[in-house]
Amino acid sequence: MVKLYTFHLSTNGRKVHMALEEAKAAYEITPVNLMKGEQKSPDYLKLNPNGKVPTIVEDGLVMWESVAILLYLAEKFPAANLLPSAAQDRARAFQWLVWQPTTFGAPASSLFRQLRFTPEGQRDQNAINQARAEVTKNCEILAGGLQGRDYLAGRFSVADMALLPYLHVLAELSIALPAAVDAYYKRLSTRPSWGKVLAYTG
Ligand SMILES: N[C@@H](CCC(=O)N[C@@H](CS)C(=O)NCC(=O)O)C(=O)O
Repeated sequence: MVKLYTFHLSTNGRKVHMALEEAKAAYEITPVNLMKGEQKSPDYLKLNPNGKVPTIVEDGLVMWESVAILLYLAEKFPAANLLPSAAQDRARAFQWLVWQPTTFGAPASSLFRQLRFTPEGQRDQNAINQARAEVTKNCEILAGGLQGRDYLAGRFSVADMALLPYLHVLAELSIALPAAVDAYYKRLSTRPSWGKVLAYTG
């Protein structure tokens, strides 16, 4: 049994939640309410000293960092085929798995924070403009990666699960996506695993 500590609106938590669903893993969720600061409680910090979600606990293993968890789950549940087996397809998956947290995630989250959580009068217009420009550039890069393929690593994999929660954030902000990225987002959104993730409200 995998124990997932997450917050229902967490993009990083949603990646792992989706992977557990895709793997048909036995799991249970322990909610960590980020709005109440529960991620900084002494008990939670013993599991994850970063004071962030997600964390998984499984059979003595305590693990954080969502992308690392995705790779662990892909290995742990081979029948679910969460990573391609051909070396070049795996290489593509690894590339996007690193790109998502290092490049794609931050400007998308920054835009979300500014436009959703910051009262209009207190917004930082320079930060918004910069985040928008980065999001636009990144979406073009993503569209390039999707040229000739439906999924980033050829077939559906954990790389797509890393991107989907962030594309969802952009869609919630009504940010226009390049056609290939929009079609990709819609393709991923129809997966029952994602439906389960969105239905979880803590
Ligand atoms: N690199 C970490 C980032 C985790 C992260 O930033 N989680 C956010 C939610 S999406 C969080 O817990 N924020 C609460 C805080 O920083 O206090 C991962 O991928 O797991």
